[in-house]
Amino acid sequence: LASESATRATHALALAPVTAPASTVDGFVREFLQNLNFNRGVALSTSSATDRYFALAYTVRDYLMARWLEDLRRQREVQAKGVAYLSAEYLLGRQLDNNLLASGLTDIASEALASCGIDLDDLRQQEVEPGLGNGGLGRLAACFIDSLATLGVPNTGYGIRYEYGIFRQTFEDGQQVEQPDSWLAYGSPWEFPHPEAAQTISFGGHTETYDDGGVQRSRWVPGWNVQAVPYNYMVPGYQNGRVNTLRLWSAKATNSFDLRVFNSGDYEEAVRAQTFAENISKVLYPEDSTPQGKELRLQQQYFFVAASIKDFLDVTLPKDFDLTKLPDRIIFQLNDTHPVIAVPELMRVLVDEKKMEWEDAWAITQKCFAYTCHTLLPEALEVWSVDLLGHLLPRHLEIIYRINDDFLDAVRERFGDDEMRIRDMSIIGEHPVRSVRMAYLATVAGAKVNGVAELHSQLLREKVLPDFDEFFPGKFTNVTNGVTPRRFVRLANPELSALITDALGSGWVTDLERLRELETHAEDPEFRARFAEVKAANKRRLSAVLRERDGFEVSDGHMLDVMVKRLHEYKRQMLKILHVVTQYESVISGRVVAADLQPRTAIFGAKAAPGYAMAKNIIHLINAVGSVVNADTRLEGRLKVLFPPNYNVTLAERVIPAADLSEQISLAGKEASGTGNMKFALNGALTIGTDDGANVEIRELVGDENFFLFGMSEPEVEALWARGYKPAEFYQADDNLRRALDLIASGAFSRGDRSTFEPIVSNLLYDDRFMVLADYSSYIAEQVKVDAAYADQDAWNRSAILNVARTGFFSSDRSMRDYIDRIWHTPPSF
Ligand code: B1H
Repeated sequence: LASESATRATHALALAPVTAPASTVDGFVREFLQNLNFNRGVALSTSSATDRYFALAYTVRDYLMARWLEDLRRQREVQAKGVAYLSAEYLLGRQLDNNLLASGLTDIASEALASCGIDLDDLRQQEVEPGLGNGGLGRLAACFIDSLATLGVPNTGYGIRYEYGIFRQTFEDGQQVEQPDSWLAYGSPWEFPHPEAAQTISFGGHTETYDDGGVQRSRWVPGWNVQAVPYNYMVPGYQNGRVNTLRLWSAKATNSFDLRVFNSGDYEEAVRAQTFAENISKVLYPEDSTPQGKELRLQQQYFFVAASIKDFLDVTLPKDFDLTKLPDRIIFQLNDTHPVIAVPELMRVLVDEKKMEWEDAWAITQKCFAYTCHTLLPEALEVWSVDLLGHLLPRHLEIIYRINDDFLDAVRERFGDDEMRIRDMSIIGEHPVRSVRMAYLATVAGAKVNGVAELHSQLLREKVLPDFDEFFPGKFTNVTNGVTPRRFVRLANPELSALITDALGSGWVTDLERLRELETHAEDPEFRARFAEVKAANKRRLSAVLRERDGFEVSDGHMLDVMVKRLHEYKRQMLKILHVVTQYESVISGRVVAADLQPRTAIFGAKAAPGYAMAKNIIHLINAVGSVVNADTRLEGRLKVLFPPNYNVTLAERVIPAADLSEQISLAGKEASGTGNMKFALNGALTIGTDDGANVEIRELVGDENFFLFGMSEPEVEALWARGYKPAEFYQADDNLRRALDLIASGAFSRGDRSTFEPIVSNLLYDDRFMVLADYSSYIAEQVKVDAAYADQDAWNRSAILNVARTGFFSSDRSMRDYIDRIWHTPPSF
């Protein structure tokens, strides 16, 4: 009887809805102090800033919890189709402020903390951002899951809980030094580990055939395995009561299987085996756009997608689910090729484990995946050698071969025995070594394939995968990238947000096209003055941040000319620094008087992949130019170069709102989209840019007169290559260019040492794969127009407001709607 009433009591508790704490200042104070006492084990009087940050984070979590649990319950009940976003990277940025905003608690929290004598802003600064991504691709994933939650679309983001995110960058003598990013040193208050829900993930071994009641079947006999432990994170929608889930997997050694395989009662060996297993989620690979064919990287990829597929099939779906209906419940979106090994994995599960016929399994698989390509660079198209893949995942290699055989049969049927075409379209490439072309596998398997901006999608169809476009009519589509207005306008630029809300009401935060209504305000001198005051305030705020962080001084009255993005030759930070050197040289040679310079501060932020020597040379050069230019009194303080180290999401949120000029200067045809370009325009910076990636769409929207266009178009780039590009001819033909390069070569920025930057100079003169010299003169000419335009502040502000008003298209909410309409067919649920 006693146990019966205990059960009844448990049931009553289980059925009672989880209730959020009272949304009042008093309620918040109570919850905060409880968290401080009971979850941090400290009194307010003895608490550290870390304790207080954690207690605050727990409190915000508590408010979101009821919604999260309710959302999960309803999703189980409704069984609507959802999106499983598969991404090796999520560049989340700090969570506290976003979660306060989403839950509508910012003001209450601020007041509550103040009543305890605590400044909310001090606690914001305590958070270490989770840098689980390299750049645009990872940040895009973070924007997308924010938008899906805000739209109320069922979504789980799946990825890897790297113990070390993107490295922390420091400079020594102007050169990049990488430090480990131990973002978990104090733990994270935002994660919910579930070791009891771990999945076992296998690797290696061999395959065999066996007789299954008269049917010959294949199966995988793995060699070793690891545990994938899920960590859940809340992804709250913006003030809509919805909370989705981000599930990141962490690798842990199994304590039976692999230890037996790896050792024979040898303790040291056992520890080694454990370390080996846990290495899988140890560190994010820091290459942006050039994947390294390392075995550990393939282990990471398979590890997280295998765990995610298992999680969806075995945990999320009801027990008796009819798998032929799988495409009605889920779409797996492949964020670039990094998760593409999920394709043969789903086939393996359906055929080998669920005993489905191959053809049936393939029909399902083709409906369950869609693929987003993020690049055009040939060196970025991921391939895995058959040796490596066959050794790590032997059964998957067999499955890939079978997919390829069937596919090539269909190609032959359609186009005849055109062996050239067959070789070009094969998922298996033969040179330089026999390898699996992951983009081809994704294209064959995906229901849809999309590029990330109009120009990129067009080049993808016409230049990279033309045979596939012909073979699969209707498969290729475009979805132009977007950014979340919550983080990149509302939070990053509170003053501009207040100005916009004052003019339009608050609806724009979830309906960004409403910014259009600012167009009329651009004609109002008083509004322009207020806009100018917002920009000035943002500059002061950035100035304070850079002073505190790096000891830098931002001069008053300077145009802030900003180039922040990964360091890559195709993005052409080199061109920007050549402009600085050109201006510098013109003054010290006496051809221009300093007083005639429009005061400018060039701000750079960029990490280079640790193994990318030329990128590191360019960082060194920028820092070297900066120290010489900043110290030279002949410039009368009118030209400055600032390069704060360790550019990350947190710094982006300060830099972007303060920028006047946004540098988007990649060689046309190389930048798939860019997303920084969108953030700057939305925050009222004008763009100087090439006709590349999403710049094309930005310019179309804001109008030619509000955009500084320069450089060759993609067809002009092609034509120049075809004619034969000789960069030295451009050097000879342009006096400014010659003087700038000669100054660098002379050792003027390297204490007279002519060898330091020789590799950069000779690369530009004799190779210059990204045509820096060819675009130099048009860039410099356009910068002259920028200076002239900036001199008329009122006209500049009008243009800047029009940039804000006309770029609402670039909300990631719109990107998500496009994916939903054209690819996913997952309407908002309940
Ligand atoms: C983008 C990458 C990328 N494209 C390989 N490709 C990586 C490739 O770790 N790796 O091996 C990491 C990243 N990242 C970027 O995606 C594009 O360059 C941008 O133009 C684009 O805006 C962004 C989002 O679509």
